[in-house]
Amino acid sequence: MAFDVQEFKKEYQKKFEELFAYGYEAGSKTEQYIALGDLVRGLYSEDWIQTITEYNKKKEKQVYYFSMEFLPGRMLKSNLLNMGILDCVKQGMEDMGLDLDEVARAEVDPALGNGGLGRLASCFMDSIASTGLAGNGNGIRYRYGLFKQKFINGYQIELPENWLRNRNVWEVRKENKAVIVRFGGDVSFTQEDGDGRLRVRHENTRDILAVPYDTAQVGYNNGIVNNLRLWSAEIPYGDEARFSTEEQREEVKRITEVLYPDDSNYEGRLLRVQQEYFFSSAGIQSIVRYFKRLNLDWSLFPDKIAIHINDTHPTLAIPELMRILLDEEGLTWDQAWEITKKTVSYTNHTILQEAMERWPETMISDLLPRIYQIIQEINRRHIDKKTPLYGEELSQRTAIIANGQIKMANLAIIGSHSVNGVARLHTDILMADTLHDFYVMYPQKFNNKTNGITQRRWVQIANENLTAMLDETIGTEWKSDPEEIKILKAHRDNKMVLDKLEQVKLANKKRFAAYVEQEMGIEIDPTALFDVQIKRLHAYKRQLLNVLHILDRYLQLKDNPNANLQKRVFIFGAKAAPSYYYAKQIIKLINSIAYLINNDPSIKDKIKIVFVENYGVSLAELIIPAADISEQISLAGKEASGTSNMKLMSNGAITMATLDGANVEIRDNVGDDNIFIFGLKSDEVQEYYRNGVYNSRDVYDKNPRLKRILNLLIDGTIPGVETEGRDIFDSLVMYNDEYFLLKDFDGYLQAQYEADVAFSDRDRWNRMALMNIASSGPFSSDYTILRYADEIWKIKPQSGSKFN
Ligand code: NBY
Repeated sequence: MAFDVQEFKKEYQKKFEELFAYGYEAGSKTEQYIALGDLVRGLYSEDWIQTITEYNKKKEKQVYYFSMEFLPGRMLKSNLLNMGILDCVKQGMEDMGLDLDEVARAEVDPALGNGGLGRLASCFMDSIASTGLAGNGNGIRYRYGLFKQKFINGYQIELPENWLRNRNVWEVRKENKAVIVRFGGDVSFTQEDGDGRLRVRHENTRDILAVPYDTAQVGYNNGIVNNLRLWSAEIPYGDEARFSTEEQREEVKRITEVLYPDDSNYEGRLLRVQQEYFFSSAGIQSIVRYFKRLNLDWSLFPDKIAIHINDTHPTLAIPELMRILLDEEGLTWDQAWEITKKTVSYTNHTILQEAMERWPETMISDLLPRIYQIIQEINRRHIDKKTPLYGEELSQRTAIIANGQIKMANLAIIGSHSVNGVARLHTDILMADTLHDFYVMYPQKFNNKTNGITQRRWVQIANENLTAMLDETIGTEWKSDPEEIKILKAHRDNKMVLDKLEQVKLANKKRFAAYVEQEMGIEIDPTALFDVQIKRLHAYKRQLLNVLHILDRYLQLKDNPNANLQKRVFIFGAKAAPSYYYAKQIIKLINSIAYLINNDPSIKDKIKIVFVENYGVSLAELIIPAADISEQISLAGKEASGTSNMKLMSNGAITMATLDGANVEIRDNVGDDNIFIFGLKSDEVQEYYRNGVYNSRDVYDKNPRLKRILNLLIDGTIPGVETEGRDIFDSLVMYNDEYFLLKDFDGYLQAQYEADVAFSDRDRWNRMALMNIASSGPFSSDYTILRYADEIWKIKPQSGSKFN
């Protein structure tokens, strides 16, 4: 983008005065940020229009990524970077006496997602635009994002996250693109027009207006600006009389009021299914409206449109597309079904049974009577067709409706042409186990797409020090083609490069230490080993195993204050679902241990524990560049992929890992010398579950070191955790330790003490860090997205894109 510093300064001052009617010097940080954001939006608006016009003119096939969650992080610097004007703007701001980073921090981080699934959606949006693919996002404009987490007396407290309190400069309300979404009502059939065709009459519905808010997704240095469309629920214009009471108006607003804060347990509530249908229907309606403008035969729909559903939350898009094609466009069932299947594809993100969405039949039949009929018909035809081929039993196991419930994964698989897992191991488990019945029926639908991350945000923006060092050492090719970072391997024995890398890491650790000192009043030593576990709090992710290791160190130092142990800072960031009692108990436990150890003078700062409040994308950008160890210690088979593992690796942290999710592929890429692997393998876990011979009580009795640690939970050593300590102890010792922490404990300790040894050899450690960075290229979401485009969506990067 042609733009110089002088011009920028002039434009910025003008914009600020236009908005606030005084000079920028007197403005608040928020005002300074809003002026800059507004200016930036103006700068890409022409490309935004141009991109859409081009797609329309060329009748380009487009993908629509349907996701209940997006976690984009702050957008200012990301947009500046992708527009190629980050350095220019930084300089201009500095000239005007402003600090871009400080101004950027005034942006509220939109937390419209829970964790991995939502963040993946945002990495994908960035990669779709940056590889030059015609793609759009479709989701919900929640009024309140994921709750704001506070710790009070060590307990998690949830506060509402009003992310729209200031103006959102990036979104554009598109009132003219609003659609009506209908709930409830009566369905009847009539024979009209004498053509013998049944017409569906759907009357007395409750109509909600879906208003889209569009946000630009700026591609990296390629002039492409795609669209993310988020829907907001409103009362239809002219319909105010039907919503005369406050209660009725509240009911409408409630639909897009708040994000469900659970990343592992689906909520079988009416409001949740309303949300799901609301944005699925609105998205499908706007796609159909677009397609009709192209004036093509319906059979060409799948040649112009790909619809991807991010987990099962948008699955109602399938019967909704069927409904429109059948009832509104008059296609036959077979025509509509062919089109729907060819258009839709589905990603599975979990094998946890409690996360599998199932809706009571009556809930769907009351709320969405026509959709319910269509699901019934899909199910009936499925069973009729598959029973003669696969027999009664297998067919019934794959039924969409059973025992009064509607199984969304079954509908998603049957109604789509592609089902993918998010890491090799995860996809293998889906095919061999979780979705095996479907794999037998539809082997050709199954495929793997290992997750990825965008190094633009996670290295270029989050880690400017590393970026500068890489540019200096290997040139800038890696920025547009992440695989090129492998050139760095040539420097593995270059002492100067290794030292520089150490300096980069140290600078990042100092930056994080300053934050911790400022926000939490805890002093940490930037030369200590920073051991990081950042992810949602869940039993399967085993933050508790990390805790057991910390307690082991604690006991060693209590026994011998001069024990030769590597100084470590244990850093946690995690939100627990508000209704997840056990996860909240673990938070309280960690905070209590932190209090105990951080304030014990005999530990002499050999251990510090930092549990940051309100972990999210912005904090991740601060913590990840400062990490030495990346904790990826889920029970093998449970973590579908993980993506923080990739972000941390790209920033030179060494992974402490079980062979779970994408850790397996990370190990394949970095090699055994540059990762710490321990613990049960996935098939061993399976075997234990099957034959049931695991006895955690036995491990407790026979392992004195572990026994001593576990007893700390119940002997009063840790103040303030009488209930939590007892419950957690019981879960591990008395209720047979569902996630095999005790079984994996010895292996974990051994790997941790190996890490100590490695860390004390500075050259060795820096070389390991270098090898991790140099091997991280394949985990770019650019490649992941190109594989989706090529193998699932059948779309090609725009001509002119370097990926074309
Ligand atoms: O998706 C995560 C997986 O746990 C992680 O391994 C993977 O890397 C990531 C991206 O593929 N899953 C996840 O984040 N799931 C959710 O956030 C989620 C949210 C809501 C619901 C279920 C799961 N829900 O049922 O409401």
